[in-house]
Amino acid sequence: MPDWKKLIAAKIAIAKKGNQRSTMGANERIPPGQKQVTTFPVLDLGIQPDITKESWQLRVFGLVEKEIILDWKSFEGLEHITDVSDFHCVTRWSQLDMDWQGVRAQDILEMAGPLAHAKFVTMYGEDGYTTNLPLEALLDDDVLIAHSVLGKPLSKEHGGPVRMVVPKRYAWKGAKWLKAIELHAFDQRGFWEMRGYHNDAFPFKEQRFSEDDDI
Ligand SMILES: Nc1nc2c(c(=O)[nH]1)N[C@H]1C(S)=C(S)[C@@H](COP(=O)(O)O)O[C@H]1N2
Ligand SMILES: [Mo]
Repeated sequence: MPDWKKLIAAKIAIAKKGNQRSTMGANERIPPGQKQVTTFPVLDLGIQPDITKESWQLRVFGLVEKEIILDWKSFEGLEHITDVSDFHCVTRWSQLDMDWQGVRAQDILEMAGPLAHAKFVTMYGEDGYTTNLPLEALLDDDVLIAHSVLGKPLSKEHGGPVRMVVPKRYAWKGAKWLKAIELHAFDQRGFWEMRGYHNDAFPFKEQRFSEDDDI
């Protein structure tokens, strides 16, 4: 069961953060080239795998001290938080104030113990999808391994039972139907990154395609 005391404390912290955010106009929160939506569109590769809580597992492997495999029960036992963030898809829609609930990616990575030379990660979805990031990007407080949003458990089309969210990057950096995280010494491009999407994917820098790569 979630630790309710912590859950409530986290919610209060978010409410406060929300107040701070409200001083910022919605326009300033919409990155260049994006339009605000309130519909939460679905984007996938045409496959929406059927995964139940009972069958779901998350493996953290590669350059770690101890490979771990979490099942739903052990995932539920971890500290759960809510983080409200904005969701920016490279196909030019943004949805504001998404109240993701889940476990911080940093907590799960810590359980596996990244080795000193682990610098990059690949995140795997059950549908064969992959996406890559520097390990450091996953250690931010707002990066969640999420099971709920908009007050409900994640639906199948949005990656349920469990997906990643990386609010500072375009939404393709968050794998739906998350099944594994692999740590590497060197960067390995994921599904879209191999097909011309930008490796870094910062919405406010409008890093959509790799011709805009800094390298
Ligand atoms: N496993 C998996 N994760 C994925 C994708 C996918 O096709 N498969 N699409 C990505 C893209 S391009 C986006 S914009 C977001 C969309 O999330 P949504 O369908 O919940 O809006 O999921 C990302 N994560
Ligand atoms: Mo996307």
